[in-house]
Amino acid sequence: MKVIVTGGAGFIGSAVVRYLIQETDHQVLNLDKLTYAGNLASLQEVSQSERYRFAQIDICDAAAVAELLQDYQPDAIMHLAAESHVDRSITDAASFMQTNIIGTYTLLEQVRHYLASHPRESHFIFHHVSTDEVYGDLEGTDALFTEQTPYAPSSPYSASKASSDHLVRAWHRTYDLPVVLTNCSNNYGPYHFPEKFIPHMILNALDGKPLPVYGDGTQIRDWLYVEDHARALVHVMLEGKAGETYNIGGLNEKRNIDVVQTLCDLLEELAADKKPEGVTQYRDLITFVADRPGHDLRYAIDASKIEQELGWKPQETFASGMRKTVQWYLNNPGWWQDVLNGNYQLERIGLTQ
Ligand code: NAD
Ligand code: TDX
Repeated sequence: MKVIVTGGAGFIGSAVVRYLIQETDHQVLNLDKLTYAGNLASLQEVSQSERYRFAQIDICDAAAVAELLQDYQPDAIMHLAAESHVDRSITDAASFMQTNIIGTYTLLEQVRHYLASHPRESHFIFHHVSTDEVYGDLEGTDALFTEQTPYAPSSPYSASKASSDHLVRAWHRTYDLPVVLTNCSNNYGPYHFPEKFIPHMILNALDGKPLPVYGDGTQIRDWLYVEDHARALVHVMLEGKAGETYNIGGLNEKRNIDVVQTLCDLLEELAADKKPEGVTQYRDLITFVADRPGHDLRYAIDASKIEQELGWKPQETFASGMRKTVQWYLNNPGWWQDVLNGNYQLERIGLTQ
């Protein structure tokens, strides 16, 4: 199959591209605008493959998307391109509305025209990758999010993702566009952009900086190792039923404060020799700071549908995934130093094809 992955230079998109190239025989075209969150260095392992191509395109650019579809003739599109950081959406929501809503609308329209001019006998699927944040948040012992949970997004980010999910379902119902949706919990793992909670804490700790925990740190997230998510996504793209939604989760509900403490303990074990001067214990760096406005209390996914219908479940436990993640950041300072000092945005000029 020829698969277009939008947002393939991002955290999860790059894991999907690496998985498709390394573990399957499919061809991949990575369509990415290369915003601050896009990094072609995350694709170094696969960028030389004859089955891989890259196109620097904005999903809001209808003409460029239309031309690419005609040129590449994809069998599937996995749509991950998005603005993804909640804190940025609170400070400035404009790019979230533009990319997550207008960008998804633009893709849907161009795919509709492409399919109209190429009646196909074979399977075609538009796979929209979304988040559990569209369901809002849970309190205390509320039941887990299922595919039937009503939408109640809290942040500009999750509202823009909820909008995009509604557009995808409308294009299926009205135009019979073959779509499948997935809503996933918090991912973590290699190549995670340092503004996000887990890499932010690891890199601040290695630099002897405070580890800023929002509010009292009792908010709960359901953590999934990114390679488990990539495997689930490819599974859904290949086997998922058109028109259906699948929730994906890690079965790893953790309080933020417990996650930071786990990270500190792993660093004590794996990076005792890297402890910055003046730091006695990594845990001493934990600092409670002002809460995020509208901060969602708890997310937790019921992933029984994808397990029962498609046979997917996570392979990593929280303990094994966190250990791998900390070890990856310790082994790959080149990747994150280039991100922190901005070199990755300069290097991309030489790397783009
Ligand atoms: P990311 O921010 O790391 O990557 C986003 C990618 O999209 C970047 O490569 C960026 O350059 C690209 N992009 C942004 N705007 C674009 C545009 N207008 N045109 C083309 N490309 C553009 O995001 P991520 O964490 O990898 O998330 C990927 C998808 O998965 C998103 O749709 C997100 O909502 C969803 N998701 C993320 C998580 C998570 O925990 N990170 C969980 C569930 C769902
Ligand atoms: O410095 C921090 N301190 C802190 O306490 C940061 C960056 C975050 N937090 C808290 C806020 C959240 O409760 O940690 C938790 C995780 O924060 P983020 O990494 O920003 O993730 P979250 O807001 O939960 O959203 C993530 O999961 C769902 C992704 O960024 C989204 O793209 C995805 O849809």
